[in-house]
Amino acid sequence: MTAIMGIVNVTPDSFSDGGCYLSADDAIARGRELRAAGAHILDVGGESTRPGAARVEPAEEQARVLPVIAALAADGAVVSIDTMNAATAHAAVELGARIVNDVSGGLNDPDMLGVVAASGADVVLQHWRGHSADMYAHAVYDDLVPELVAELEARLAAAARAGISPDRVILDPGIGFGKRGAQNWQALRGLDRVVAIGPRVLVGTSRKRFLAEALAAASDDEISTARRDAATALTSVLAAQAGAWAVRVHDAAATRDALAVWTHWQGEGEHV
Ligand code: PMM
Repeated sequence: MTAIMGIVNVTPDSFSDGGCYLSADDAIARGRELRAAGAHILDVGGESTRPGAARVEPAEEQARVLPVIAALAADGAVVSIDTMNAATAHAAVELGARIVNDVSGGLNDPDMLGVVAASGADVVLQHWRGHSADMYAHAVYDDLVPELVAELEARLAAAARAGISPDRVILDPGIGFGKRGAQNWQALRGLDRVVAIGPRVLVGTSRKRFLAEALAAASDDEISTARRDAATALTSVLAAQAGAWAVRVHDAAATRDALAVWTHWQGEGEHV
């Protein structure tokens, strides 16, 4: 069964739900709602990675996320911390987070892999070529899929050198990170080759601009959240079909239902 990671952004400027869940109480309520809607993992983040976004100081990031992590972990939820900062990862794990989701794959903070190794948490290593402020400057590939695979293998090797065994690693092709429109579709078409690297694979397409672009040639701002969520439910099923272990989404219910239909199509869920 494909796991659903529900997104709990505690930021004023995330690209798709920015500002909606900034207060800790609202974010905790959102996490509980996502869990009730079928999310198996709650991914709590306090720094937007929206293209062009400014960095957030770790102290500010921690003030945003730690109360939310403490409350959701106390509920018994599997919580992941979406951070590029080792200090934030460390504090989050102390409060009960079981997964560190580092969109930079351990490249942003030289202490990150060591902190993860010592913590016993699992780690998401995402494909990343630079910070959001200038991420499109790095969106240059001769042959995207082999380069994506090689760069993920390099992060997996770095994790192993730091003492993190591959069974604790989750790889992520980094949809929308250092990739423009069509490059995201190339990465998704190559997902089976990312899966073939070995570790579990997480895919995050939820509400992203390349999806909106696929829905209309017009401005992506005009594509409603509901339409982006329907598109995300489909990409989540396609990711599952390509062997993804988990999908990262805003609308857990839509993805849960789409995955349930896919499971029945495969003959694995037939009990009616
Ligand atoms: N995307 C965003 C943030 N964190 N983490 C992982 N592992 N994979 C992703 O694709 C990913 C991520 C950006 O989306 P958001 O601002 O809507 O959370």
